[in-house]
Amino acid sequence: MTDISPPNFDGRALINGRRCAAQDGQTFDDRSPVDGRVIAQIARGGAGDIDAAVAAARAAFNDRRWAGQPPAQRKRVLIKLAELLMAQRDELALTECLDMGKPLRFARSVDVAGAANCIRWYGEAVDKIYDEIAPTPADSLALITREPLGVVGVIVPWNYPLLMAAWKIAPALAAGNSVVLKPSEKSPLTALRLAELALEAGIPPGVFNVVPGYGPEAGSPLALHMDVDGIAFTGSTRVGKQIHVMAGQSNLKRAWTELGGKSPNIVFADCPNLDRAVEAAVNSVFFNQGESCNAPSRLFVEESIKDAFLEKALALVPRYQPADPLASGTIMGAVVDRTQLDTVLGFIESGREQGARLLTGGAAVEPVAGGCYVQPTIFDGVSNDMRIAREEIFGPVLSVLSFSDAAEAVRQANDSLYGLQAAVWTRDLNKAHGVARALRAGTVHVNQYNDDDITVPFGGFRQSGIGRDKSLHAFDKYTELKTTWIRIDSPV
Ligand code: TXE
Repeated sequence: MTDISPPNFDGRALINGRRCAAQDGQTFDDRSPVDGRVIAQIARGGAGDIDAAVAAARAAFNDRRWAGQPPAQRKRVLIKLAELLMAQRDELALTECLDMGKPLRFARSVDVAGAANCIRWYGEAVDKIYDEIAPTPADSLALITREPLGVVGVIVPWNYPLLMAAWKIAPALAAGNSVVLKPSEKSPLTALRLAELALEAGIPPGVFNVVPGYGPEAGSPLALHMDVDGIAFTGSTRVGKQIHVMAGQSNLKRAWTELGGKSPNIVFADCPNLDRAVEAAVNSVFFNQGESCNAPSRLFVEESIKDAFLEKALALVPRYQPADPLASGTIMGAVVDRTQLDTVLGFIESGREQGARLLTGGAAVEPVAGGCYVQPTIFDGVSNDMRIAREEIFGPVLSVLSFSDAAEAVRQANDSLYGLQAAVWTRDLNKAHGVARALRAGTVHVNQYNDDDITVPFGGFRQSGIGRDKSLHAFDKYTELKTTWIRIDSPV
């Protein structure tokens, strides 16, 4: 492995502005998937720690130490936080890389830069958002204002740990809430650093707390807490459903979920540039080791161009062979842990058993001894009822299907539990618009798959979740609308 000595990680919780051990003193090992080494001891938070963090967040919200600050001041603090992230970019990228296995270069260019950009963007928004006055009769004035929810719980996954935390905490804090964040037990380190940097930037103690721990032990108490006003979750559809149940079982806290996907990528024979379509199809599904909820993992290619398409796709595969995530040229790193590696291999096995044709990959490899790596894998001859076409694999596995006309492509694409993203490639404007309209997905890409920006909402239809991250629409999740009626007895 490239010889970079890991920083000395502090895995304790951060509650009310202070680092602290779990109340019962328990910890767990944080093992790097890069080489299997234990890189930190993490506080194993439980219900008591969540109680303490929620109490701190509630006290901070009640005395308005954050929400009561002038918008221009909150803006300055959030922008300062974004600057601190960029100043610590190398350290944060290395932490993310070691904690969850993604290539260091992408941790730097995508995760840390993306998180900083997100926090800056919501910071900038704080003093530029106006409330509304309703068009009511002249003897009244109805003000429609937005108020923070209060205490927001945030639960995030391990595939983009810092970036997912930023997508939630930035609009939540910008709106004036206090936050209790529970990062994934598989990758808690950058969230803890983020909270430290937030203190340094000037976010008052108690406003942003982080309690690491396992889902059932620390996540559930947060989702069930009677004094948490909203819960924002990214993770599996299985747990997302439980989050909505727990919200309903407790205090009807607002619950927002960004869940799995099985996104269809539809390539017509008249796609404007076959090389570009192939490159996007391959790169988007293998990026981040396939551990992206929006990965276009079902590729539908029109029959007449399928052979040509696959030949070009296979020619690109060598580029994606897993390698040491710390090495500068690496494009594909390690999957997050051994459990995930076994899950991915299990899906590959199911593809074989159900009769799909393995074109490339299909096995675990060890470019770094002790690490968790899987080859980029492509299956042809997949039918939409196979497990590898229906279930989210969250690994570098592409399922290739075919179609003969637009109606068949749309029918198959929409035949899914999910509806996060989709793509259509064609030079026919009518076909592009018609198919884009018919696809049941939160985002549809036309003739590309990579365009992304903090200014656009991100989230899904159907079992891909409820609500949207990013853009000004994210404020809907972290604010309540209030109407204030004022009677005007006009003297004139
Ligand atoms: O997710 P979990 P896992 C999908 C992907 C992946 C699968 C399993 O298909 O293979 O989920 O990954 C917390 N109460 N996605 O097991 O369990 C948990 O601690 C409260 C898609 O990691 O959903 C972590 O912080 N919280 C996805 C977070 O939920 C609980 C990203 C996500 O973990 C909990 C990740 C409970 N009972 C996985 N149980 C995406 N949409 O991008 C777990 N958690």
